Amino acid sequence: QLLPEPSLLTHTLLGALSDDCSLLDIERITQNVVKSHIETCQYSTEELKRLTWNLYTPEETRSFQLKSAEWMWQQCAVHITNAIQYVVEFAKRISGFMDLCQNDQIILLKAGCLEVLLIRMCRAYNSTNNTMFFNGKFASPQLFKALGCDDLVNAIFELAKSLCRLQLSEEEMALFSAAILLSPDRPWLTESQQVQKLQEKVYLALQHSLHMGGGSQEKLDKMASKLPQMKSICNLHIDKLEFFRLLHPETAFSFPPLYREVFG
Ligand code: CLR
Repeated sequence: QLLPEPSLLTHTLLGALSDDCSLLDIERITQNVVKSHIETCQYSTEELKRLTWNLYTPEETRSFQLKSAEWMWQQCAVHITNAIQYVVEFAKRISGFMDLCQNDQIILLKAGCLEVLLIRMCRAYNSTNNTMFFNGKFASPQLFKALGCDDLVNAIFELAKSLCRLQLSEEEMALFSAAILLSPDRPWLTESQQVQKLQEKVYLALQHSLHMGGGSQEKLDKMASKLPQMKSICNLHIDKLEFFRLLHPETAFSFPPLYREVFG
C-alpha cells in the first residue's frame, strides 16, 4: 500500500501533540501493530474472499436450527475460544504489552478480547448477503436460532454491517484493536499510567494512519461511535451466558476453560 509522503504540516501537528513520540516512533508502532494483526488474524482476506460463495444451503441452515441449544452454545463457545487465542497472541506481539505486569495483561485481555473480536469480525462478514464466516462456510443470522439469543445475534450482525460500511483498512483495524485493548480505564489495573502511555502512542499512530489514507477526523469519530454498541453486545453476551448457565449448568461447565475464564 503506497502512502503519500507525510507533509511537514502533519509532522508539526503530530509533533505538537506529543513530545515523546516522533514520526519515526509512530511508523515503528504502526508497523509492529499491523504485523501483529496480520500474523494473528486467523483468516487472510484472500482466503475469506475465495470462500465468499461457500454458503450454507437452506437444508444445512435448517439442520443447525434443529440442534439443541446446548449443542449450538458448545459449538459457538469453541469457535469463540479459538478466536480469543488469536487475540491473545495479537496482544503478546504488541510491543510494550509484555512489559506490563502479568496482572494487568490479564485484566486488559479479559476486558478487551471480545471487543477486538467484534472489530475483526467485519473481515469475516459479507454485507451483500448479510452472512458471517462460521465453521468453514458463510452463515445467515437465522442459522444461530437454536441459541435462543436472536437479539444478541442480530446485534452482532448489525454491528458487523455498520463496521463494514466504514471500510476500514487492515492498518486501521489493527490500530483500532490495539487502542481498545490498551484501555487505561479498565477496573483493577495497577499500572494504568503505563497502559495510558501505550494507548496514546497507538492512538497517534491511528490518527496518522487515517490522515495518510486520505481519511479524516470524521472517520475516527465514526469508529469511536461504535464503542457503545460494542459495549452493549459484550454485556448482552454476559447476560445470555448467565441465563444459559442457569438452565444448563453441566453444559456450561464443559465449555472450554479459556471461555469460562474470560466470561466467567
Ligand atoms: C469473528 C472473527 C474471528 C473469527 C470468528 C470466530 C467465531 C465467530 C466470529 C468470528 C463471529 C461471530 C460468530 C463466532 C462464532 C459464533 C458467533 C459467528 C467470525 C455468532 C454470531 C453466534 C454468537 C453466539 C453467542 C453465544 C455469543 O477472527
